[in-house]
Amino acid sequence: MRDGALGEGGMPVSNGDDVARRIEELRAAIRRYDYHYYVLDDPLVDDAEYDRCMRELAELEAARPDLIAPDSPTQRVSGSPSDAFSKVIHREPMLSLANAFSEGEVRDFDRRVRAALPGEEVEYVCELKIDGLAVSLRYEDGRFVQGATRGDGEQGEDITQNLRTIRVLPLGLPEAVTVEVRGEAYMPKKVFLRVNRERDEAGEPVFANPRNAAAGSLRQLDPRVTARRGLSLWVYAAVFGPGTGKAEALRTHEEVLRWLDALGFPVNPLRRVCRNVEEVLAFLAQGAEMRTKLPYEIDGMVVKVNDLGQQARLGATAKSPRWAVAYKFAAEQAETRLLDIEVSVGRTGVVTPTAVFEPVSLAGTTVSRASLHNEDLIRERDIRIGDVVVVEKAGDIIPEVVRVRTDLRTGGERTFAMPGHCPACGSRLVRLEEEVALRCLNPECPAQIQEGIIHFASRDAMNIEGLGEAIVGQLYREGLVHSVADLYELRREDLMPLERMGEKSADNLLQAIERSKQNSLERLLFGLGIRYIGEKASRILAAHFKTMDRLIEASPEQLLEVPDIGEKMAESIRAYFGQDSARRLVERLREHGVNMAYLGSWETRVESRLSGKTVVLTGTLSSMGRKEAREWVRRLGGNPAESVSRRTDVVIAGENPGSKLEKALQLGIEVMDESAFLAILREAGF
Ligand code: 1X8
Repeated sequence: MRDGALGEGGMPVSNGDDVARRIEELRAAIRRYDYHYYVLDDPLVDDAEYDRCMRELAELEAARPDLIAPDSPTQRVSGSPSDAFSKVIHREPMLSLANAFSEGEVRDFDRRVRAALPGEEVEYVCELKIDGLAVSLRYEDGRFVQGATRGDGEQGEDITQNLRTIRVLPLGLPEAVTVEVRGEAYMPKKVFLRVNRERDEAGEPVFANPRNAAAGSLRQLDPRVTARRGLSLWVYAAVFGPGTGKAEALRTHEEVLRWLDALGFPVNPLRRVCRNVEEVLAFLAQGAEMRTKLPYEIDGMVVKVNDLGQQARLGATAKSPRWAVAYKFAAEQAETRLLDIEVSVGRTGVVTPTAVFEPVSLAGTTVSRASLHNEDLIRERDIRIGDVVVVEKAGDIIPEVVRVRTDLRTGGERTFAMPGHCPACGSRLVRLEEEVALRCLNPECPAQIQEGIIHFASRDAMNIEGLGEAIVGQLYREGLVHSVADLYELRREDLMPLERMGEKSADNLLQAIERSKQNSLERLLFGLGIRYIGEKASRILAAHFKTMDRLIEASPEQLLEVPDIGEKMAESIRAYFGQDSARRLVERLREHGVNMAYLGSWETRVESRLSGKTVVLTGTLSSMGRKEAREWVRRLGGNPAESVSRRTDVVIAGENPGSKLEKALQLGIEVMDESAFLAILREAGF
C-alpha cells in the first residue's frame, strides 16, 4: 500500500488522504439516504442529488481501486455469476415454527407456556408472518459478510451476493457488532405482478406466487438478475455469539427488535406487545383484516414469548421452539369440478394450459379459470379433467389449483396431455432449450397475430379504447385486420356488420384508432411487442433516440450505450428491425400517419402551481388513471411520489383515498381534490 498504513480493524487509512475521507463521507451519506428511502420510506434528498453522490463515489473508487470496500454502496451488485452455491452451516439451527390453525390452538399454546412457567407473568409479541424465504445474515464487526438460505435448518446455501442486492439490507452497521440476523426475504405484490408481466412479454413462464418468485430470484446464479427482481426484507431475530455482551444487555424480544431497528435493519412496525392471550387474539384478528391491504403477502401471524429469559427456559423441541407459534390464516379455498383444460397461445407463441372449472366464489369474487402454467405442473399435481379440485387464492392475487381430491375420484377422470400441435394453426409445437414452455413458432399463427393486435391496442401501449379481445377476433375472422397497420384502414362500413356493433360504438372505435396516431413513440414501440422490450425499455429508448428511424438505424454499440439497455434487449431490437416484415410494417404505419417521434412527455414541462413540488396521488380519479395522473403532474413540473411524508407538498385525493390522506391531514399537508387538479391543468393550457 503506497500511501497508507493499516489502521484499526485492518482498514487502509492514510494521513491527510482527502480522497479516502471524501469516499467515507459519501458512503455514510448514501447509507443514510438508502435507509431513509428504502426502510423509512421517507426520502432525505431527491433522485438527482442521490445519483450525484453515487456517481462521485463510483468515480473516486475507479480512480482509487485500493479504497474499494465490500460494504461500499457501489458494491451491491458485484461478483460474477457462479455455477453453484456453497453450503453454509448455521451456527444455531434455523428452526421452523409449530403451527396453530385456530383460536383454540393459540389458547392451547398459551396454556402450555404458562404451565411451564408456573407463577410467572407472560407477555407475548405478535408479528406478521411474511410469506417469503427465511434467510440468515451474518455480520462481523458491523459488516455484512455472509447470507444464507434456511435450507434444511442445519445447513443452507450461501447466497451472499444475491442478498447484497436487496436495497433495504444494510451492508454496514453503525456499531461494530458481530451478530447473525434472521429474517424473511420477499417479493412485494406489485413487483411480482411486474415481473410476471415482463416474463409473459418475453415468453418466459410466469411465477405461480410471490414466494416462488422470491425463491427463484434468490437462487439465481447471476446476482445482476436478482438485483432487477426488486426483493425486499423484514428481519425478526438476532443470534449473538458469546462474549458480545448483547445477550446480557437485551432482556426482551421487543428490545431486540428495537435494537435491530436502531441499527438500520428493516423491522416490521406492524406488531404488538400483548399482556395476555386475549390481547393476542385481538391482534391476530386485526392481522387477518389487514392481510389483503398490505403490499406484501403474509400467510399468518407469529406469536412469541417476549422475555428472552423465559424463552431460554422454555427451550425447543427437535423441530421448533416452545416459546413461539405460527398462527396460520385459513387460505381462501374452495372445491369445484374441473370441466376442461384449455390450451391457449399467447402473443409470443407460448402455449399455456388453463383450468376451466365450475364457477365458485373465492375471496369475494367468482372464479372459473386458473392458469396451470405448464405441463410439468399438471403432472406434478396429477390434475385430471373431471376431478374435484381445491382452488385457492394466495393472498388476494391469482387463483390457483392447489390440490386434487383424489379420494373423490370415480375412475371416469381423464388425464391431460399437451397437444403436439398448435391449437390455433396446427404447426408443430417445440420446447426450446432450457424453457419449460412449449411454443408455436409460426409467425403467421392466427392466435399470435390476434394476441399481438390486442397487445398493440392495450391501455399501456396504443390505448385504443373499445378494441378488446372480442372485436379483434371478429375483425380477424372477417379478414378485415391481419396486421396492426390494417386497423388504420378500417371504415365505418367494415365495422357496422359486426356483432354487437352499433353506429355509436363504431364511430367511437374509429375515433379511438384515429387518436392513437398522435401517441408518443414509446407507446408505439411497446405496442410492437418486441421481445424483452417492455414498457420501461420502450420509454428509455424513445426518450434516447427520439425517432423511430434513429432507433432502427442504431448500431449494437449505440444501443448498449443507453442506460438500462442490456445485451439481450439490444440484440432483440436488432433482430426485430432486421426483418423485412417489421420494416414494412413501420412504413405502412407511417403512411397512415402514425406518429413516429418521441413527444417529450418528460421534457416538455410547464410552469404551474405544482412546479418543483412533491405530489402524492391517493384514491381514484374519475377523469384519468393513475399513470396518466402521474404523467400530468410531471408535465406540470411536479415530482410525483408514492408515499406521504414530511417532504410531500401536495396530496391529490380522489375517491376512496385511504391512509395517505389521513397521514397528509396529520402532517398538515395541502390536500386538493380532482377538480382543483383539473383546474391547474386547464390553467397551464392542457
Ligand atoms: C418465520 C417467520 C417469522 C416471522 C415472520 N415471518 C416468517 N416467515 C416473525 O418472526 N415475524 S419467524 C419464522 C421462524 O422462526 N421460522
